Amino acid sequence: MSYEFIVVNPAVVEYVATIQLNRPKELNALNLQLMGELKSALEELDNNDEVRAIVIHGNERAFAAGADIKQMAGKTAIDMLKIDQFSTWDSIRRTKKPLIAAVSGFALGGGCELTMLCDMIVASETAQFGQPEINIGVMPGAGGTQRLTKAVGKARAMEMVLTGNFISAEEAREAGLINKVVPVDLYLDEAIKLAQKTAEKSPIAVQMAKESVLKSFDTGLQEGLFFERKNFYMLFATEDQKEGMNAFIEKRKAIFKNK
Ligand code: DAK
Repeated sequence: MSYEFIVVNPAVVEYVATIQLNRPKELNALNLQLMGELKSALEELDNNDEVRAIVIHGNERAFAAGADIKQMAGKTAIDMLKIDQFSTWDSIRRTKKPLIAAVSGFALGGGCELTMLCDMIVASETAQFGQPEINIGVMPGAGGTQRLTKAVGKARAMEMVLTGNFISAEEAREAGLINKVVPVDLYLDEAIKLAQKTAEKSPIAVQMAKESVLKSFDTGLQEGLFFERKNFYMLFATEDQKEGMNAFIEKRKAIFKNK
């Protein structure tokens, strides 16, 4: 499939795909077409057995400066309701394979929310995270009041959401929003390395583990533990579990077959 606003590389290294957000002049503002393309590309990569982890990145100046304000400015509430962007964002959230955001420069508004839909975030020292919707008379609409608060706590989330203040990569790391901060020339490589590391594992185990961690956002402890246990038992039905445990006992590297 060919896309206008994203660039997809299904095999940047073995088992790892990259998707670049590619509207550089607009700081990768997320217009509806770009989001639709991202959704389609993720669905395609999720169904591709040669892909086990996906890195989403922008360029050095911006991961994404938010949803496209020019596209939204004239819309009515009913227009927004009918566009139903949630189905696109929800579909991205349902990606089974690990998603890693590689962030340099601005990750603002919907851009910050998109990084939070990913499972891990690697940032360059120049990255800035923010929810500046309040500056333009609205508020976060794709998870910024919920996922951000869960990640960084009430004090920081309130400040970001109510004042529009940005936080630096280092502050984001300290707050637990992101995994790693590296020099700007390394952020994409580091994200790919992290993707490779998870791509070496049993894909079924990775999928079940991702699903279980995400469950903790939606449920209470007992229900979450029950869900975790079911997934744990289920993995004993896989060849990868036998291979992983036998390889440990035989002191060799496991070869996982995704079976
Ligand atoms: N939308 C459209 N264009 C944008 C943009 C954006 N979000 N951000 C930047 N641009 C454009 C600028 O208009 C400019 O275009 P030209 O004027 O050259 O044509 C170009 O990118 C370069 O930007 P600047 O000239 O402004 O560059 P600076 O370095 O001076 O400033 C900046 C960089 C990032 C501080 C500034 O551009 C800025 O404040 N941008 C807006 C940031 C923002 O407010 N983001 C939040 C947008 S609201 C939902 C899903 C998602 C959302 C809501 C609901 N549902 C599922 C329902 C999300 C909402 C949002 O993200």
